[in-house]
Amino acid sequence: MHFINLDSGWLLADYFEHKLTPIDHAIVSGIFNDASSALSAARVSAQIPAFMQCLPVPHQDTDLLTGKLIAGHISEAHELLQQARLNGAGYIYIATHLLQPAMYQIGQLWQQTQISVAQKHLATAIVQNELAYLYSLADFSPPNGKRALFACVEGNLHSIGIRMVADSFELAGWQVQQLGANLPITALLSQISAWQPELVGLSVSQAQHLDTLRRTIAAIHGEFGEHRPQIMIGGLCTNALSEMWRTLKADSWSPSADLAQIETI
Ligand code: B12
Repeated sequence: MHFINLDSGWLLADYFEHKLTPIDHAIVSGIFNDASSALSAARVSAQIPAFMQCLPVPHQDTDLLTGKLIAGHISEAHELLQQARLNGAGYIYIATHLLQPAMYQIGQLWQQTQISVAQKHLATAIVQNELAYLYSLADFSPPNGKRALFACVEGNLHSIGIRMVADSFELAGWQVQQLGANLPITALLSQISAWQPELVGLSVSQAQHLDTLRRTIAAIHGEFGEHRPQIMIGGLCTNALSEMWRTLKADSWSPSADLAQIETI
């Protein structure tokens, strides 16, 4: 698997793939990704990085939405999403094909210092409000009697993606608890013990979170043994490492909320 776009960069990535353990390789690859993005930022703005290629295809109005989010044009962003709804798009489609790619664009613009930290936070807040609004209008399937618990691993503050994944399970009839960002391992174990979910979904965004993810999964195995819940992982950095879940001893992985629940049935 190649992680960087520089002309001869893949040679370096291959070299490390064979020299390092999978987790160390993932961390090094994350650093390569950062370096690659930073180097190409000056000459590339609209190019889609390799790690985004397994993700939902952006809706045609994504650029427009990104502009409205950055500018803080709340009602115009809302109107654009409303229009998508009126055209038949549901919660998960809007979340993954409009809001998610808009947030990815915002991440790139922030990294290229084309927008401020304040604009990134403003966009995040608007997206969270819109998700709550869209959720309130969503159609729920009848209960299927199964429970799923979701959280970001300790240290990961990126909570929008896991919220979308949790919502996709809830809309499909699962009973869901979504514990958001930065959940300590001990708190996760206690909640699994108290609530006994069939499935636990864990989210990581940066390669730096992978070691915590590995420790979290090991703790679940250690605490619950063969009575443990199924473990599903996902999040931005796992999308460059599609086989990582096997190495980490998870049971499954999915690149996005529109696929996660379908793949779990
Ligand atoms: C908003 C944002 C923040 C906010 C988050 C607020 C919040 N409440 O979530 C704040 C300001 C806290 C933040 C902080 C930081 N951020 Co930030 N952030 C972002 C940004 C712009 C959007 C994140 C987002 O919401 N994406 C949209 C969601 C929907 O996408 P997603 O998370 O990938 O989720 C989907 C899939 O991955 C999958 N999925 C996710 N989880 C799971 C779990 C399971 C079980 C499954 C099956 C699937 C799944 O399904 C989801 C829905 O389809 C991203 C850019 C980006 N590309 O994402 C940067 C980004 C992730 N951040 C970045 C960085 C560097 C940071 C900071 C280090 C910045 C700093 N110096 O402080 C800190 C680190 C904080 C930490 N310890 O985690 C970098 C990471 C670069 C890298 N290669 O590691 C990014 C990529 C920005 C960039 N350069 O483009 N950030």
